Amino acid sequence: MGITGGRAYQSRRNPALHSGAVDAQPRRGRFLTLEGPEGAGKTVLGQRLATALVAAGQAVVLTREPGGTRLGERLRTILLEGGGRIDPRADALLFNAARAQLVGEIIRPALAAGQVVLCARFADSTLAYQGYGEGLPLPELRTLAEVATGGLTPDRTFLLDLDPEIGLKRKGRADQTRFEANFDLDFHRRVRAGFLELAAAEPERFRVIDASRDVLAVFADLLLAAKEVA
Ligand code: ATM
Repeated sequence: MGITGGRAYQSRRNPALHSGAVDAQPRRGRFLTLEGPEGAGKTVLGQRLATALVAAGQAVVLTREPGGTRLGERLRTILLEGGGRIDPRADALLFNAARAQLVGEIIRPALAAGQVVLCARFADSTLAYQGYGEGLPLPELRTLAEVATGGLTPDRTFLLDLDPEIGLKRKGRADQTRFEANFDLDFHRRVRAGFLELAAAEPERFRVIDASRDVLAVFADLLLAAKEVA
């Protein structure tokens, strides 16, 4: 079962309102992202984390990029299907178009309602894939993301770090996307190195988790890291 765009998990949490007039605004929700290569387990781990947070009383919206909205899922099909080269700049623009729609339609409203948003991939993926991988300048990509998101950045990003050789082997040939079919191992190595560089540059936002291990061990670390913020 894949992640459903913008699926709202049921909440048992009371609105975070305090008595008295000072804090009458509901608390802004938490924006958490999962990043990493193919085969790192983002889908399964995202679903497990969402379930655990719901069980702990949080209202959780689990979503993904590209996708999560009707427009985003249509763009996802175009972006991931094989056959033909997409210019890196077109790639960057289309991923950001899907992102703009997701932020406006799903993420900002959920955060405003005090919910936890858990998103598989976000703007760091564009820096890693179109920047470090495809060679587009990072400052341009950061500006593009700023336009697409209105400056929204995750409160915490969990980088599921994995050797791409292992990740690509974990994925069956049948689920191969354009990124496995058209890009070689060196590309995926640059992407991994890029993610690690982004994480090193922002240690307060990123938590790097070794995703080469058994899924239960990875999940245990992910849950601990998520509980620091959610
Ligand atoms: P998932 O299958 O993990 O959802 O990712 C789709 C692909 O889109 C992924 N491919 N690989 N490997 C990475 C790629 N991608 C980008 O290149 N740029 C982006 O901004 C995003 C969000 C994804």
